[in-house]
Amino acid sequence: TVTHAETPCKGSLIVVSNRLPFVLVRNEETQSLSRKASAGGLVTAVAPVVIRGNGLWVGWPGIQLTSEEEPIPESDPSDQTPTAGLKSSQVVSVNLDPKIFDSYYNGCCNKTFWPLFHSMPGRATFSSDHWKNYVTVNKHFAKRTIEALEKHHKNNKSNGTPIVWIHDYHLMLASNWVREQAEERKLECRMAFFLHIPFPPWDIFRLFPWSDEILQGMLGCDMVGFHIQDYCLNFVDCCQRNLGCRVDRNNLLVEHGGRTVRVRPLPIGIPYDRFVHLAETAEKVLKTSKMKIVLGVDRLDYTKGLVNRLQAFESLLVKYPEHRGKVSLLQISVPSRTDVKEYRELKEEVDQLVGRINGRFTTANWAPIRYIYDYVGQAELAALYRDAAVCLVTPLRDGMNLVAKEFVACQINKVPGVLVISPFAGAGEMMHEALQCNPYEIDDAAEVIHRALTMPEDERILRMSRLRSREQECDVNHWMRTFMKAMGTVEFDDIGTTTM
Ligand code: GDG
Repeated sequence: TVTHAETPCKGSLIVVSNRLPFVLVRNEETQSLSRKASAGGLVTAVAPVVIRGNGLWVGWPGIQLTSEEEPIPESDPSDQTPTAGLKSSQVVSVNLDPKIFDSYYNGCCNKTFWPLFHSMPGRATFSSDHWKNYVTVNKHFAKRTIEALEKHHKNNKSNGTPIVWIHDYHLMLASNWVREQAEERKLECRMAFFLHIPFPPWDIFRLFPWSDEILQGMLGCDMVGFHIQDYCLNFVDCCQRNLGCRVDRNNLLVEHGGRTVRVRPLPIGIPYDRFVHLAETAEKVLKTSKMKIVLGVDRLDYTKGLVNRLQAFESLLVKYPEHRGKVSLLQISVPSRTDVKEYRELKEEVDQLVGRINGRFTTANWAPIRYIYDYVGQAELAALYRDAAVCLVTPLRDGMNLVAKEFVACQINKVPGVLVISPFAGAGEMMHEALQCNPYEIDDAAEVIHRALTMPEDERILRMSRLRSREQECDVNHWMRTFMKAMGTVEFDDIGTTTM
């Protein structure tokens, strides 16, 4: 029996992510910096814990600084966002040469890891230059993390062991350099990694020429977290088959370098109450209440299955002409990664498809698709979630997908709408009461949309109420608590089913 006799983790959190929880903006005239807040669920949940525990946040500030010593401004007094309480002394900025950053971020992260980890190897490019810069950037993040740890140890002598929490596919290599340096300098810490995107099966993962290094990088942490069990099992499988590690599939443990690494499913949630409040207070955006709205909200990304969704909607209008004039698809596509050619090409393709479908069916009084290529405000988004008849969350592959959860939270009307979800999103694993839809089966997807549009009221109420209670219970604070608990004292049974 292998047991870990670690003390519960009460220490502070040192979060390491590609971006800081806000971006910096430089005033052209005065050259002074100010913060622009971001309001994502992750930031909402994690920032308060960092603030309360007097922790630190290591990340790229979104612009080029004159140097890493350039002071970070305090938040604006009018700032009401969760990061407002994050003092500048709690921020460690990572400044990178723009060329190296471009190769690491647009190259290795977005042209290689993003498609590969979403099981779309045909879209991935493999470049040793990009990889070299990925290594360089990860090393630099590790160096800044060590500086953060030193600062933390100096200022918080009696505050327990800090947790260094590294986020996402941008930083899969950083942990070993942090570990080595921390050991050398006697800076006590515990380390965790969380991947926000899927972890692919071995047969896809091994296509990456430096896949061993990635696994070793992630295994530098004490715990590696993924959204769902399937990604955990893929990771454990890769560790065994690539590196020959001893593994325990039942308890999700991997032995590596004389240590036992815990692998955990930690499905992320949303700030549920915040979305309910937004939905309760947001003014109506849809003026014509007779028109049923089928809603889609995504970054414009090929993983989100937008082309398939538009084709499915077209098929619906062909098969079930009774919806013409009565139903519109409102698709919000947020511009994303416009520096990458594939994303610009996708925009062209979607623009043309929307134009063709609208050209085919539009009448004097109705257009089938309303297409917004822009970011809409939080309140407007909540109003749309609240008043839509159907929400289509139909990615080809998605780590979790928060839109599905936000839609459900905002469904406060007496007669709720219907969620349609792809089984290839992490969220599809748990949201059993939603209608499942395989986005690759265009005609069947049309059937599912029809079923959603014609579902009896009592069935909608029943399904939505179950979906809502789950999201309320498993919100983002629950995610944060589960993470902290998983980093505390845990007992393990044997490293059982090993095949080595
Ligand atoms: C990655 C993983 C995983 C979108 N458009 C607007 C807007 N949004 C907000 C949504 C939601 C977020 O963006 C998108 O989150 P997703 O989860 O859908 O997708 P990714 O950006 O790909 O995130 C994903 C996530 O990390 C967390 O771990 O779930 O699988 O790929 O919050 O509301 N917000 C506003 N206007 C918009 O137009 N205000």
